[in-house]
Amino acid sequence: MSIVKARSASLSAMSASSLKVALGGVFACVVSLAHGVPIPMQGTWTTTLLPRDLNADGTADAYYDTTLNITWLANAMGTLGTVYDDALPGNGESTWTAAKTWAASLDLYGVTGWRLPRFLGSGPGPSEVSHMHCVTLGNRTPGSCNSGPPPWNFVNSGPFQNLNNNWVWLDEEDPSSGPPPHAWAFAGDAVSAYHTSEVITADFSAWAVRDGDVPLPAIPEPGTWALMALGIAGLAAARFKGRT
Ligand SMILES: [Ca+2]
Ligand SMILES: [Ca+2]
Repeated sequence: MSIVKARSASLSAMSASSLKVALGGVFACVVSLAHGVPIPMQGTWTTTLLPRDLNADGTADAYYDTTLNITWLANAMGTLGTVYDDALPGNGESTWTAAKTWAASLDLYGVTGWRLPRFLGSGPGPSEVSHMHCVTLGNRTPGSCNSGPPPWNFVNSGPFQNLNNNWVWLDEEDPSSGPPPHAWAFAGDAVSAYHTSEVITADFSAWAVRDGDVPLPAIPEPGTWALMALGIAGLAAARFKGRT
């Protein structure tokens, strides 16, 4: 029984991969090996995404999306190098269940509350990922948004790391498909639709988002610094007095 299940899961995963190639064509298949690059003049990202450096090391760990009022993880392949990189290990992609578990357990310098991206309305219309892909980063699709010739997918990756041309899991399961269970995935190179229902054992990217802006470390205002300095000076003076 378990062998039959495993075979069926791997066949389903294979059919999803084959579908990618079939839908995207040979050109998209070649492009899918490459990571995107920042293209400043394409999309709105240079003005609508605000960097969030959570550990104050000079590198942004997340980006607040001022249009959607959500925060995106800077690393678009967050499960890379973690135990959640299952199915084919080491490729930075995960099964839907592992992706969901990873996002829910993510603690980024004390910031929690992460999840997978969702549809903006009732599915399978535009999603947070399709908005990022098409509007914020201005990338083309075969027929859903910014229609045009290839290359499609995340040619412009904006400020994000590891934003390649693979498909991205959404948060929503698709109870109308299966068995086996299916969930929705973003597919920027799909000819007929922006999103596709896939068996949950397929290996796709997990990209964590979070509602609203992240809480930033409180930086005392100049007046607060002055008060603190006065307080410390006062304490020192009191100690000095106590000694004499
Ligand atoms: Ca940082
Ligand atoms: Ca994997």
